[in-house]
Amino acid sequence: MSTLSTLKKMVLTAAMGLTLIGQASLAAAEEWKFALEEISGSVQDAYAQKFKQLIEDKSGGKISVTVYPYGALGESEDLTELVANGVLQFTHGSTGILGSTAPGMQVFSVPYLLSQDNAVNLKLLTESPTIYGPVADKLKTRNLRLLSMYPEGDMVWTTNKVVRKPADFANVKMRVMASPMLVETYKSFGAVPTPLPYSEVYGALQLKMIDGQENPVFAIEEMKFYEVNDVMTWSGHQQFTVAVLSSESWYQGLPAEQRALIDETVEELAPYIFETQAKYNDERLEKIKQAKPGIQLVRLTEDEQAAFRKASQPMREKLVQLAGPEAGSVLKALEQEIMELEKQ
Ligand code: 6CS
Repeated sequence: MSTLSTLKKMVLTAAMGLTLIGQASLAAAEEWKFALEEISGSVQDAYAQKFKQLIEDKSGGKISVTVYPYGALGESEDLTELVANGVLQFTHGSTGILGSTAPGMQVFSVPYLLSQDNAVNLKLLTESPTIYGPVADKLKTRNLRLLSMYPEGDMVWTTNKVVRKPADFANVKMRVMASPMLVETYKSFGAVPTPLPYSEVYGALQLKMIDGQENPVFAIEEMKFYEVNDVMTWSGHQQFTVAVLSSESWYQGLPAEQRALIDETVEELAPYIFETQAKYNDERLEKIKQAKPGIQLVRLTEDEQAAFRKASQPMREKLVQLAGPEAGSVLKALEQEIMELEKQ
């Protein structure tokens, strides 16, 4: 055998060896799957990408995180189900939609609940004894572990006509997430609520099957709802709030250091995502203004907001009717916690 072919053989053997080592280490990497209710570039994506980076770095590459954007695996309800069944390890769950699993979660659909001060909301959503006590316990009965919660920005109405008072909502078909509390809220505001999946909103607006919808600004931009509506209204009635969930049994089956890794990462992510969502919402508003200079931007005055607040007052009673006395107790406890945090 010539020296050249011996050399070639040695190089090939070494390369194969390296490939095998590579494959072995790839096989050794544990994969955690994280699903989103939103597309790439969204606030939930920012959360999951940072989570991925931190987990992969801190585990020294032993764990890899795969992020599945909206559309890859299904609607919000499907994602929660997949996590509860242990097919996926992590997901985001909108509070409106989670209400069917944990009635206490419907509380976040009560208008004007959260503080105007996001420092208060940060503390509430990450440390509340009510949220991480009775509400989280209820989710555990469905094999869901509540890891964290955060707001994704103020809900903004997009419509084709200006809405400044409940009477302006007469005959306006407003798309809402599939939540009985949201349906009732929009009835109380004077609108005609129409539950639809997120993926169908653009088409329904375009075909005039609905007249408007509510979502944070970043979502209005990336889902292009501003293209098919002419008015954006800051009503001040709510922030879009989401829960970060994992499978409870899967989490409990992890070695203690991996559980600690998740807990510490989620804690580290809370201030990051509070800042990021605000930045995304500001930046995306500029993008909308550039893309559609004619869009009408309306901010309800205090007095105008008060009329919607008054109209939606019966929602507190409705919450108890729809979600049971347990949800009523959660509402009272959270309001008390918010009041105390606001005093600090
Ligand atoms: O409106 C919705 O259905 C969706 N909106 C946002 C901002 N995130 C997920 C949710 O499903």
